[in-house]
Amino acid sequence: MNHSPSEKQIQDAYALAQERYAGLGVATDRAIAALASIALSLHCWQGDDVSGFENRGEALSGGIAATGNYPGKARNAGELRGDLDQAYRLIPGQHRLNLHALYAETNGARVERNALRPEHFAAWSEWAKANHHGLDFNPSLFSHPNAASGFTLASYNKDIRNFWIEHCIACRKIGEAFGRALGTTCITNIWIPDGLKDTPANRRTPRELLRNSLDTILAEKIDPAFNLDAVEGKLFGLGSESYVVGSHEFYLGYAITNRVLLTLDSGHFHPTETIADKLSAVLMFVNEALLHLSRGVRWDSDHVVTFSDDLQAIAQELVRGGYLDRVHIGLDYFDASINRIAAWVIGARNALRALLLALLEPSDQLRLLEVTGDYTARLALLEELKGLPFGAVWDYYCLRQGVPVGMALMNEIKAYEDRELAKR
Ligand code: RNT
Ligand code: ZN
Repeated sequence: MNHSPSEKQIQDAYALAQERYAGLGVATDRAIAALASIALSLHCWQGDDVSGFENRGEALSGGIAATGNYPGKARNAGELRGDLDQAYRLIPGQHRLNLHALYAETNGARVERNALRPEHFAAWSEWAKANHHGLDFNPSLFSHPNAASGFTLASYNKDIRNFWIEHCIACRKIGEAFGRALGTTCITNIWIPDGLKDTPANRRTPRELLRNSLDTILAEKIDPAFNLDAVEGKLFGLGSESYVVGSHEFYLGYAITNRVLLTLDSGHFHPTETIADKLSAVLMFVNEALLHLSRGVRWDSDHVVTFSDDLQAIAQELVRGGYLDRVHIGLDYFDASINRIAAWVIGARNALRALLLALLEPSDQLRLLEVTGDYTARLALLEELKGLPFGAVWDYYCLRQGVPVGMALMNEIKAYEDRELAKR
């Protein structure tokens, strides 16, 4: 058993931390209140290795891969919702769910993706409503015979293109229905796998086809109070190492021109490239953005989010730039080699911890040092901040939110594993 500190220990440590931060002009209770108002969008697909419930025997495709065979993966929507309930119980705050179209519930009927309708997600919507989760949505343009060529919206084949256009249109309407039912805007994010393993002879035409497909998908205006559209680019995938049609530049241009959201996935750039610096640049020209927090490791863009420098830099940019109301924060990774609920919870808690650390910065003081050109003191203060007792503030926040503090988290994960996952 992992022991968590006593309530008194947590409160005493918090009182000391509060004083310490107050000495720098930082109000810890304000940081905590700000953190509590941030909703992360948890990705449903961590719970079953991006399998979905279509049961057509399709392997995961599209240049993404979930490796590992940790027992207990969710086999149906009921199990997945149960696992999500457990994950949310361990994450402080109130959070959203990011759903993929391949998680439709069709009662055993074979419903093609271009024929999906809100009723196929009724159980998700009811569950979200009952548990106060907003919903976000994604068309699924992979793991399907019509994606077998590696091309979807940018396919040279008109029938294939049309099938996926219809799918994306259907998904926007489902997003709209979610927004209407739940009273919170759904972000529907389009990501496609289209690309080539080896050097293309023609990079231009697929991009033109993709632009035309997107134009058709987005032609119908939907009330932005219910649904907002986002587009997600990528540098390369497995089997699309030499060319990805929907690259970052492609979608940055598309998002600006067409006033849709730009999605930045932190695993979708060159290994040494971080998205932190991109935020203040792209947000000059796009109104809102969606983040897919992830962690790239060598060829994989989807490892569990850790408390890395990269993550901290992203959180700092969101807070320092005042972007929290314009940037929607989602998670996107899939690890099948560890307890899947722990993967959700560890990544989500890390994202929140990074945001808390950023919210605890003495931002006025840092800015003043910068404008006055005192870069020495700026460096000294930034380094000093890394050693301040922010962990005590985090523990106190967890206590107040009624979620486990520290490694006690693992007691709950283990108990759920024994009680529930072991039976699968
Ligand atoms: C893939 C993209 C995309 C997917 C999900 C499943 O590289 O990051 O967001 O991970 O749609
Ligand atoms: Zn992503």
